[in-house]
Amino acid sequence: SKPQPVVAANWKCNGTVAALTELLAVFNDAKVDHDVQCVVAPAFVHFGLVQAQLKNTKFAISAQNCIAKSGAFTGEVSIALLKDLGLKWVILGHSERRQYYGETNDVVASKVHACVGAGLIVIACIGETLKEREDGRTAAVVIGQLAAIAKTIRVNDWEQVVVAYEPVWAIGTGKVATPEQAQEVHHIIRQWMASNVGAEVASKLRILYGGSVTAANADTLYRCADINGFLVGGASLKPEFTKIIAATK
Ligand code: G2H
Repeated sequence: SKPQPVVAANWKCNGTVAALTELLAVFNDAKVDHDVQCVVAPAFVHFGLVQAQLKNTKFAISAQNCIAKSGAFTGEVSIALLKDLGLKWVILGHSERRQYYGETNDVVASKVHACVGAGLIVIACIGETLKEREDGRTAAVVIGQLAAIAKTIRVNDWEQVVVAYEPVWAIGTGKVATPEQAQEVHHIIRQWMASNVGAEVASKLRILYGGSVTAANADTLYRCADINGFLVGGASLKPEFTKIIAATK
């Protein structure tokens, strides 16, 4: 049987107070009657709003990024600041962080290390670009990203890690991976985990798919053996996000 699914809304750098207030009312009203962990990751400036308005106990609040240490780091948000607000989740290594803010495998791995060490639950993102896929390097790239993370944490730390496989060519493009393409990579990830970390860790690991997930494709994707939920961008800003949650029933 599959581990408890995780369905995470990555709002990225979007939202107005008015629109998010409406959306949170929809999330609060959603009847979620199966075992699932729902997550909302707003922009930092919206934490207070979400903390005040999100009442659905199936949901946790997540950051979209953070840095390890507090101090003289203008414009950044640290682990300690998140923990002080009572936050327990953080997305790390999203491809947009890697692409636009120069987060290398080593940067991401050290953030994962610091966050799990501080007791946070990490959604660690990995995924290949179109060029890498066309060059036949998908497995090598994804495993390279995963191995960099695995090197910096202990076996027991994996309880605090959820992996999100997001092919970069499928992000925000409307080009969702086919269930076969997604399952193939999810299986490679789980196999690598079994061989290199441990069979039990591998079977319990939640591996989410991300990249143009919608209410229309979530059911079929979730039927794949190694897909344990979703990291959703565009569709997470709409009421249809609740249908994506329902697809993991
Ligand atoms: C991938 C995903 C959420 P979208 O980045 O992380 O975004 O669903 O808009 O492709």
